[in-house]
Amino acid sequence: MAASVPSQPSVEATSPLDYDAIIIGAGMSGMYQLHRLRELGMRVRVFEAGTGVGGTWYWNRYPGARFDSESYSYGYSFSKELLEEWDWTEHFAPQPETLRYLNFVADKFDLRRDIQFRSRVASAHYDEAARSWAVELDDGRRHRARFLITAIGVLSSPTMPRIAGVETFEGKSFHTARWPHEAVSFEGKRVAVIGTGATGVQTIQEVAKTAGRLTVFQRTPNWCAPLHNRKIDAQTMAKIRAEYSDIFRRCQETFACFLHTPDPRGTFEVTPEEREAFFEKLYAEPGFGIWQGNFRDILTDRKANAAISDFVARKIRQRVKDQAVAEKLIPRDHGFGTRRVPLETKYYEVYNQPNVTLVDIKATPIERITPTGIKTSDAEYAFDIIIYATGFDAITGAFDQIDLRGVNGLRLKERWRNGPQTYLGVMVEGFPNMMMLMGPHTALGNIPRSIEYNVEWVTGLLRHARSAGITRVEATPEGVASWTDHVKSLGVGLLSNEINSWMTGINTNVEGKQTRIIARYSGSAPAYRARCDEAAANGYRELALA
Ligand code: NA7
Repeated sequence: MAASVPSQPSVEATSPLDYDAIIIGAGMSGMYQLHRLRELGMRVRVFEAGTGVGGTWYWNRYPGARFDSESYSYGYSFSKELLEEWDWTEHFAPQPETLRYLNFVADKFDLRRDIQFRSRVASAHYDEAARSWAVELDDGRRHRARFLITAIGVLSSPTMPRIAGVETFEGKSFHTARWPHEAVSFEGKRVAVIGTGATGVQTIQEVAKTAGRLTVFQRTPNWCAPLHNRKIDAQTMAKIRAEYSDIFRRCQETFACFLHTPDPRGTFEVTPEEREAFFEKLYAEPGFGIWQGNFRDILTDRKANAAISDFVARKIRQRVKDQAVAEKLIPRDHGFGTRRVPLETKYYEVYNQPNVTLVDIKATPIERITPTGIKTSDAEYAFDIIIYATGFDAITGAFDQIDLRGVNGLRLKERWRNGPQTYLGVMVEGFPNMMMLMGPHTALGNIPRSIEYNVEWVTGLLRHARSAGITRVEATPEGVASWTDHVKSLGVGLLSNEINSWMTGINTNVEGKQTRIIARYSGSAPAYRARCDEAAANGYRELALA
């Protein structure tokens, strides 16, 4: 409900705004938000740290990077023309193709003229007197805008491991999310990969093809499942194009906006034979079906979860020849699907190759990185290249990187000291005129689908503000408390919330990120949209507008 807000600003005349809105980030969300705000006739500037558009797909150029969602369910859906003009060449597109796609979008909608590249935002401070945001880039340039929209990504702040000696290594080393633009050859090289999350798995299966020797340093194995990627020929693309409206309608209807949605049956409502046959079917199908389209209770019921975990463990044992290695690759501390499921293409078979070694660093921890390689508690390895696939300071990490201050100079990091608190995952009390795209507590799932909704909602709010002459939009304490409680209640009973992962805000490499938090909205995407639609239909009266 409307809270008391300061009276109309008086300093505006002497302190003109450079823009109506500043967007931080030119990834999928920032690009689309720019397009929509321009349609409202707003003066918009996007600041982007990279040299090009694409965000995640700009930065993550590591070998083997690709979609785990079907390409045609991942692209933008808002423009019929765009859907007509773009052809996907694989069911799960590789990163270079996605980056080309996003550049194509930027060209088509002439986005670059409002995007300033090589411009990292260092700070953003709310100025109450002017009801605006003062944004400073890391080169000291300053800009002011009425609204600040963060489009900074969920997994965009990469983290290096806290291992002694990282800086002493004399060979080449790369974090997967800061991969060079030039090709890196592994031919005949001794290569180390640290990390076996979704990124590590994609990297390992690619590097193993050419490396002289590949040594994988695994701390925690993950439950991986086959991607079953295929090429898309012209005929198939024509069929996909004809079905686009069905594809996107289906994404709107499913729990997490994927083409897959949970089977209504419980794991033990079928016979053991039917259960096994269903698991086999899912294991043989492309994409996230085995995770997102499995029996409805595998992520909430321990016995159901054990059944699918046991099935996948058997698959790993069948696929890996050396059973001692197979046992190391089977997760023991979490069940299937309670962490993000990496999708793979012959990942397990990599460990049957003579040039690949798996090192279990829970058994023999890495003691230090040396100038020539890696020293564990029981051996010293020499490497030409070390690849860090060690993940991100997820969800709140990119916010922490910016000195973001709201009313009375309160830092967002402080505000979220005990975990994020938001209104609909979009706004924070004390941070007027700031809207987050893919902020904490929004529905993630198939991210572009969630992005499009998020952007539409923010656009609707700004359209309303402009037409009603509103210059200050803030979440209320009640609105934030109620949404935060709701998000927390949705997390109850989810097995994934009992597990350490980026989805529960854990990162062993970042100070202060060792306690699990509820970082994501875990209800259904349709329910999320219904709630946000209702807030808009009510004239945004849950917000303080002035
Ligand atoms: P993840 O899923 O966070 O994986 C990071 C991996 O790196 C994981 O295996 C970690 O082991 C490992 N790691 C992290 N720090 C260390 C140290 N210090 N020593 C050894 N191993 C370490 O990140 P990804 O980039 O793979 O994927 C992120 C998301 O991006 C993914 O879910 C997709 O949605 C896209 P741990 O499990 O913590 O023991």
